[in-house]
Amino acid sequence: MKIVDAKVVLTSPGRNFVTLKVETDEGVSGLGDATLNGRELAVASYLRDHVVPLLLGTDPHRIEDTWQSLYRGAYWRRGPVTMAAIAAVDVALWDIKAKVAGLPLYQLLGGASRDRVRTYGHASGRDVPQLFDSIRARLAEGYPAIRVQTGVPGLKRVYGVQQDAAPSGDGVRPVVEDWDTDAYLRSLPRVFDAVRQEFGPDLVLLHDAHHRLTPIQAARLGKDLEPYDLFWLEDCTPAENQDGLRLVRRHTTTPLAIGEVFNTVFDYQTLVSEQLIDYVRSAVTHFGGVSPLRKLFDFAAQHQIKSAIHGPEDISPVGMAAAIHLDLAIHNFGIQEYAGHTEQTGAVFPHAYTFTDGYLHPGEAAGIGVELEEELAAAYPYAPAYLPINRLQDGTVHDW
Ligand code: CS2
Ligand code: MG
Repeated sequence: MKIVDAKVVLTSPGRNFVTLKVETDEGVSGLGDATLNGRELAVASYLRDHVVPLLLGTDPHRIEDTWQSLYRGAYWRRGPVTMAAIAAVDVALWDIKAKVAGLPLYQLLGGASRDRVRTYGHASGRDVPQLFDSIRARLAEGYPAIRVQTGVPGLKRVYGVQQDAAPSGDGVRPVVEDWDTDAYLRSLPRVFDAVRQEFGPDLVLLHDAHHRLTPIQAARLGKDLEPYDLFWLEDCTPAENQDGLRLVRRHTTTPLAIGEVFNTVFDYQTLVSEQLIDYVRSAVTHFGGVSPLRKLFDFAAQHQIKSAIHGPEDISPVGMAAAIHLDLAIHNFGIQEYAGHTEQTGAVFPHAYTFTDGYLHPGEAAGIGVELEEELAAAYPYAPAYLPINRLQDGTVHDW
């Protein structure tokens, strides 16, 4: 079997997605997600201009050899653009291999270790009443676990909180959000106290600090949230400084989740080997694909750390499907983030995976179980869109 064509499809059914479609001389094709939110064209060019020419004529069954050739052959290693491009190739080749085998991908990863995949959904509110309504909506959809994000007194626009008014600006340049760490640290424990009063002690709750705290601030927040028994506090501090998590770990028993912006195992070296975190968050799409992510989960398992694959709306159904196959197969599964997608996205990417009463299943279709409706995809042209940036009250740029 040989690869005879590979194309990069940009589409924007509600938001931008980058998809790689690999075609073989036996008529079997495979899909991979290469979406990097805010930098999509960089990955599209990396694939079109540098990777696709190297794939033509190669054997799609040689997944590991192709992966190693793309990783080592580039000389310039790691990074979100490189690893998203390699991820798309890796997943497309696993899709082809599983289709040829006539099996759903999870069967090639060791078969099912569970019957279904537990998820968590997103609830948010500018204030507590609005937050409660959002939590109730996620509970009505069956989510067994809920991430809580809220506004911060005195701030206009905060990560993870839907706003009524459209953001100001030209709709292309990054929206500017404002931030005040002290106001956030003062208000968040009060929010979780109100949530526990309203919804009781058993509801599984998570929170994403989104990289905004120093290690000692993260330690303080982790300790202040202990009475509210969170499933995890996510991205409590920018974790390029892996050593910083030692300080956080010394002060709090609140479980920690980190890694959605990490793209190789080396980003986790200290965090995992010293058990400084409890969940690894990388997505198939950003971590180089199924092949390296399953290796990361095996490394994490040696240190009693579990998976928690990143699953916001900017991971396409292709990347989500690959994640769910891994979720079903690995032993040290923790939880799967599932923000869901728009109806238009589901129409562009018809898929076999199902979401029922808060749990996902990849389905039994051969391959990863996702198709790409190319004509419909073309009806949603790519439109430049940036992630917001964050500024402190004095105008200093801060982590978003
Ligand atoms: C967030 C993401 O889902 C999460 O945990 O951190 O929504 C993140 O903000 C986006 O994926 C960035 O593109
Ligand atoms: Mg996050």
